[in-house]
Amino acid sequence: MSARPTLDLSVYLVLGRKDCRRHGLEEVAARALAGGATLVQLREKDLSAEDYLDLARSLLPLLERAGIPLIVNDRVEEAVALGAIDGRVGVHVGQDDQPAAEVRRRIGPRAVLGLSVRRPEDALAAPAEALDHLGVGPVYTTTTKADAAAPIGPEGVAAVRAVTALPLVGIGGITVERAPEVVAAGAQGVAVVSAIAGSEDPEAATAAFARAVRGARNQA
Ligand code: TZP
Ligand code: MG
Repeated sequence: MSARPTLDLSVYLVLGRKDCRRHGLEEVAARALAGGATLVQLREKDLSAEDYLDLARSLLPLLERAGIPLIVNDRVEEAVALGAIDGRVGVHVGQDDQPAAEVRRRIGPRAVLGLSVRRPEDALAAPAEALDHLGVGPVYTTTTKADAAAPIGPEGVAAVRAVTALPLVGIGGITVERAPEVVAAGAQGVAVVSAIAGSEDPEAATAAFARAVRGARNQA
C-alpha cells in the first residue's frame, strides 16, 4: 500500500500573490476551499525562502482543516521545512526543476509529488514510481505563466493519457466552459489559476468548476 493518500484532483487551485487580483491570497484559498477546491498549490517564484515559508504557514491551518496537503511549487527545501516528511505538504516540479526521482528521495515516501509534462515523451521519461500524478499542459493559451510553451489542446492531454497510467490534471487557460473537454480527454481534473484566483467570487467560480468536472466525469 502506498504511504500516501489518493488525492482528488478535480479542482486544483494553483496560486501566488500576483494571481489574486481582487482578494488577498489567504481569502482566495479559503473561499476556493469553501467552494470545493480539492487541492491547493502555492506557486511563488520571487519570494525569499523565509517569506515563502511565512506565506505557506499562513495557509497550512486552512488546508489542515480541509484534510489536504498544501502543494509547494518547486521549492523542495521549503517543502521539507514545512513538513513534507510527514506528508503535511506535497511538491510539484516542472521539467526544468530538480529531477522527480531526486525530489522523491529528499521528501520521503509520504509527501505527494506531481510533475508537469507537455508531451507523451515527457510522461514516458518520468519516474512513475516516484510520482502521484502529472500536470499536463498548457492545454490552452495562458497569460499567467510568462514562459508557457505552445498549447497542446485536449488532444495533447489525450496523447499523454495514452502512454501513462498516472492520474492527470490539465493546466493552462482552463475555464469552466472548457473543463469538460479536458476531462473527456482523460484528465481526472483541472488545475486553475486565473479563473479562480482572479475571480470576484472564488467560491462560486470553484463550485462551477467542480460541477463541470463532475458532470463531465459522469458522461464518460
Ligand atoms: N503551468 C502551465 S500553464 C500554467 C502553469 C503554472 C498557468 C495556468 O494559469 P491559468 O491562469 O489557469 O491559465
Ligand atoms: Mg517549476
